[in-house]
Amino acid sequence: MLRIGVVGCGAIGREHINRITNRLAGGKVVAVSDLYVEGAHQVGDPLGATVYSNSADLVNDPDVDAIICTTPAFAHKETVIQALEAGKPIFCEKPLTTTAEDSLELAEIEMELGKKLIQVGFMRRFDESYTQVKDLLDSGEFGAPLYLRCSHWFPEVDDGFTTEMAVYDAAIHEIDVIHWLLNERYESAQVMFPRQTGKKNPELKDPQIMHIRCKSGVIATIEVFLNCQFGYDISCQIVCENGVIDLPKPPRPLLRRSGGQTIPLDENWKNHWMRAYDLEIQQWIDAVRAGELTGPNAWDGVIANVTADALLRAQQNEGQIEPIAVGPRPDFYK
Ligand code: ISE
Repeated sequence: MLRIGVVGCGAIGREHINRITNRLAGGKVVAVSDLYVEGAHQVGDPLGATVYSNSADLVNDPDVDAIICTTPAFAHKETVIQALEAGKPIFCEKPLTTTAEDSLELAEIEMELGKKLIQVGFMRRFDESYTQVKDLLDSGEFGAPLYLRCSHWFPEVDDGFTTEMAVYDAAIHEIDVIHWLLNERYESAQVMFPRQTGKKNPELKDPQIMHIRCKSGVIATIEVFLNCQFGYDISCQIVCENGVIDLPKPPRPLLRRSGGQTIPLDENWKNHWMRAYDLEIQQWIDAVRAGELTGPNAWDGVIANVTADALLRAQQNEGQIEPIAVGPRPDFYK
């Protein structure tokens, strides 16, 4: 049984604790930590888990074999370094860090260690809709992809959600999944702000239209609209030489009533990606127990952060094309 310590007992931390405890196999949450220690007790005490107010004590607990980091992104680096220093595998929720520089530092430490210990929470790679799309692309039947149209629509976000978070908290998923789908390196980024919705925090740029050009010339457009009001909806359409592939929507009931018919949208990301998260964390547990990580690694985190940094620069210089300068994948991360 893999003895897991969870650092961060907020929304996604509680989700992972719940899935490990009630749905997945091979793992047990034996320790939890949070700076808000009362919150850690709320989730840890019913499990009989050891409760800490800091990550270092949890990481170095001899009864903890592996760590899941679900703190806010700005705090990821500290916990990942602690895990690397302890030689323990760590699943770090996305993004790996909030800057390319910090993610590169973690990759360099890991390469120095000579063992892959980091997996990054790019869960769309485990989503069965995306794996179907990847299989179709990899089949070659559709020919070369030419351009992608993606949308990341959120019903509403609170006032703490910033223009920058639209990149490194929301679109970071498209940033990762697009280069995974296409097996492509990125070349440049551009951001445009269309007419802004009135239904938002005045400080937030919303919606945003992000363009990423790949080395092959493929252009991916990502529409991020965080206060769309109508529901949580993710789309990805890939236009290829021989046809078009649309990301399947998650199976939801067709409802007929009052003379009409509707297919309900999800209210948020938790239930939208429930199965993908389950598959992702189960794969991580199995991989750690087998002694070899196979999921998104620190270099995928570096690619995402370098690209995100370019998009952040592009936000500051609307319409300007910003280079995405990430080197080739080191052999260590092949
Ligand atoms: C959230 O943290 C997630 O990871 C969701 O998948 C994403 O859609 C949302 O924008 C993020 O805030």
